[in-house]
Amino acid sequence: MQELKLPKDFFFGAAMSGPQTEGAWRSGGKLENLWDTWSNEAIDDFHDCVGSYAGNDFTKRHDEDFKLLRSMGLDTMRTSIQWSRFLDENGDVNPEGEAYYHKLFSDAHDAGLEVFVNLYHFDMPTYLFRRGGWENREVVEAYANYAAKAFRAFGKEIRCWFTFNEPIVEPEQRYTAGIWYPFIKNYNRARAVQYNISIAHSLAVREYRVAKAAGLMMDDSRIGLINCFTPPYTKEDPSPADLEAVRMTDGVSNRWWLDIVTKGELPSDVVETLAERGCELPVRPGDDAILREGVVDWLGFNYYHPERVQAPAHDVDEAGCPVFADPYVWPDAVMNESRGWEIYPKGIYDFGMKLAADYPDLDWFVSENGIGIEGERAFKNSDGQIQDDYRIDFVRQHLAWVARAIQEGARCRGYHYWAVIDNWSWNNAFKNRYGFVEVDMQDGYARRPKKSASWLKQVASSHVIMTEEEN
Ligand code: BGP
Repeated sequence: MQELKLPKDFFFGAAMSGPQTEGAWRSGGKLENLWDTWSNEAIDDFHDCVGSYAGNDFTKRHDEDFKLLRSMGLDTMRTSIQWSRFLDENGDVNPEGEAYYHKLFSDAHDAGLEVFVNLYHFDMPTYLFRRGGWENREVVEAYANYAAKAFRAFGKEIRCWFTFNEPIVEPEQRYTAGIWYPFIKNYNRARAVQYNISIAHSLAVREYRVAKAAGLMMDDSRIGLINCFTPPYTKEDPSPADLEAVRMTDGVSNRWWLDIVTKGELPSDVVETLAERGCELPVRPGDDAILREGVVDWLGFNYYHPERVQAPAHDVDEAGCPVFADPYVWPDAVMNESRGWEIYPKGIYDFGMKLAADYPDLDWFVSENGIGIEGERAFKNSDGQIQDDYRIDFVRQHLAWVARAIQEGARCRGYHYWAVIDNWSWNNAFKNRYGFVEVDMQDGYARRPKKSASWLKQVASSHVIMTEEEN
C-alpha cells in the first residue's frame, strides 16, 4: 500500500444543482423550466416516470442534508440558483425566489458549509426557450441581466461564483445527439448555441467585475466556469486523420472553453476549420471585445470519463453538417455499465498535467467526479446499509491521481463529489445512484448513509489516501 497526501488547505465538498435537488417546482412563484416542460409533455421519457417535480426533496430537508455533509467531513458545497425561481417573466427579481436562496445560503453557512454558487445548470426557463433559447441573442442579454441581479442580491453572501456548469452539454444533448428536449440533431445549430453561451458567459463575467468594482461583492470573491472536460485519446498507432479527429474534438469540447477563460478568445484553428466546413458562427460586431471579458479567476473541472475518438467514416452527416470524429472503442476500456461511461482514473491526471503545461497560471478544482450505479439496493447488508465498495474504489483511484498531479505541479485546490446525496439525474431520474448517502424513494426520500460515507469522512478529515502502488 502507498500513502498519498493531499495539501492541508485542499477542500472537500458536495456538488449539486438546483433543478436536481430542490423540487418545490410550483411553489414560491417558480416558473417552468425545460425540465418541467418536458416532464409535463412526455413523462414516459423519464425513468420510472419520475419527472423534475420532486428533486430529492432538498427544499424540505436541506438542514438535515447540511448536517450529513458536515458529518462526512465536508467543508464546501456547490449548488445552482434556478433562473426560473429567482426572476419573473419580466426579468425582475421574484421576491419569494430571492428569499428562498437567502435562507438556503444562510442555513448552509450556519451549518458550517461554504456555498459555491453556479448560475446555470441546463435549466433554461421555458418562456425564454419559446423565444429561441440560446439561439436568440435576446436570451443571451436576458441571462446577463439575470447574472447581474444575482450578484447584487447575493454578492455579500457568496464568495465563489460560476457562470455555467458544463456549457458544452446543452449543445451536445439538446442540439446534436438530440436526446434531450427539444431533440434537435444539427451540429451547426449546436455550435451556434455554444457560441452564444460563450457570449453569455463573458457578459456575466463583465457584470461580475462591474458589481465588484462597485463594492457589491465580497472582497475575496472570485468567478469561474465549470466544464466537463474530456481528455481526448485515440488509437495507439494513429493515422494523421485520427490525430485530426483528436484536434477538433479537443478543440470544440475543451480548448474552446480554456481559451475563453484564460485568453478571452476562441481557438482560431477551431473557428477556421468550422468555417471551412460550412459551420459559420453567429458572430456580431463587438463580440471580440465581449469575449475578452470572459477571462476568469479559476476553473471547475468535472471529470467522469475520457473521450476516445478516431477518424470519421463519413465527412458529413444526414443533416449535411460536418463530422469531425467517430467514437473509438478502446479494447481495454473498463466500463460503468449502468451509465455507459468508461472508468479511467488516470484521465484526471493527464488533463491536470495538460492544464499545468498549457495554462500554467490557472487554478482549478475537481468540481464533479462520481459513479452512478443502477440497482444499488441489491448491495444492502442485513442492517439495510448499501455496501458500495465500488464507489470507495472509484473515488480512491481518482483522488490518488489528483494527489500525484498536485505533487507534479498541477494547481488543483479541491475536490467536489457528485452527488454526495442521491439526486435526480435528468431523464434517468433515480435510475443510477451516485450518493454516499442513499435516498430511499420507498420511504419518503429518507436519507441513509452508505458504507462509503464513513470512508469519505476519514479521507476528508485526514487528507490521506491509501492506495495500491500502481492504479
Ligand atoms: C454532469 C452534470 C450533473 C450530473 C452528472 C451525472 O454532467 O453536471 O448534473 O447529472 O453529470 O450525470 P447523469 O446524472 O446524467 O448520470
